[in-house]
Amino acid sequence: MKIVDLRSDTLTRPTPAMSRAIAEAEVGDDVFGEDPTVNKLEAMAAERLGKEAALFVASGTMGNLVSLLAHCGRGDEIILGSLSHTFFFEQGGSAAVGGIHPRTIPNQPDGTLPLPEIEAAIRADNVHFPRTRLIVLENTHNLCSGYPLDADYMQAVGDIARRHDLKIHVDGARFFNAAVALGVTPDRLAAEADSISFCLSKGLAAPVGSMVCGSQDFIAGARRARKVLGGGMRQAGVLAAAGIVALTEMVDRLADDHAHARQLAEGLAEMPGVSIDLSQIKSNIVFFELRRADMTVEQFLKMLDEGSARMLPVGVGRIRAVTHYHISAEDIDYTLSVCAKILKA
Ligand code: TLP
Repeated sequence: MKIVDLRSDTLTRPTPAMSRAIAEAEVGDDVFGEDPTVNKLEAMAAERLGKEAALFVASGTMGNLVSLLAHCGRGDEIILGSLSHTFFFEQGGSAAVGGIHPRTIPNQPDGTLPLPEIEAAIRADNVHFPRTRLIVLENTHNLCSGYPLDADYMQAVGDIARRHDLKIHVDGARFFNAAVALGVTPDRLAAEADSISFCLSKGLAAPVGSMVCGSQDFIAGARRARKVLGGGMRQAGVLAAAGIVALTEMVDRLADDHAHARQLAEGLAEMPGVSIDLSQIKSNIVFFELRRADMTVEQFLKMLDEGSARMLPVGVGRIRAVTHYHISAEDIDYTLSVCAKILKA
């Protein structure tokens, strides 16, 4: 029996076209810059995001870390959201590996950082202070229900960055979800970013890998950082081949995932004890709270699992469901019927 697994879009398996591309990939040694498939993927990613160059890395975490290492030196400060993946879920890698000091600002429910708070957090030139170098944004914002940051907000942050001679890095693990949700082209949405990382291995369904995009100089720095982290891969074209299919064939269909997320959220909103803000649901991530005296989140998730559907506990009382390539409208109907039985809706 099929398990409707909504724990993450990272669970997606390669499409048949990806498996064929992997089997037939032309490869070379990428540390020598000689893997034609990696080179093709990097050129394609740079072009899609309107940047000069791109770099293929093992994961979103590595993409963010090499970006921060390329922008900052030891003792430099970055401004980022208190709910950002980079702050929350990456082991404090920028501090642990790069000696980079994080300065957090509370994320708003729509994933933004309030502009006055960004400006207030920028350090003056003073011997007591670290030097602010970088503003890190996340688009879509995972812990803010996959909310997309729009081009107007990006431009407003860009204006602040320019006034203070700062750079902007975007953790765009689900950047194509943001572009599709907002109906803008990825290059327009990325225009204010000095660097941007996006994942091939989430909604785009490739088995492995993320891309980092930016200027030639920035990518040269990111490439050095990737090497010292042990991320210089050799015949990586077998992985890049799936990435090319991801960028070519898997972007437009993200709109289906967004429709399925809305279908799920609207169904859940009807159920007793479920608290959900439907205005938050803009892409493929649904967060909701279970407020039931007779049932814990763990008990609910166990019963859901027994009914062959899975979601993820994230934080106290909160549950996350993420739609993706393997989830159909029928799967959502099925999941809602299991939830209804458990919650006696
Ligand atoms: N997110 C994963 C988990 O780590 C939580 C998920 O299931 O959502 N940035 C963002 C916004 C992410 O959501 C993730 C992964 C990453 C970076 C890291 O990507 P990977 O897992 O490829 O290192």
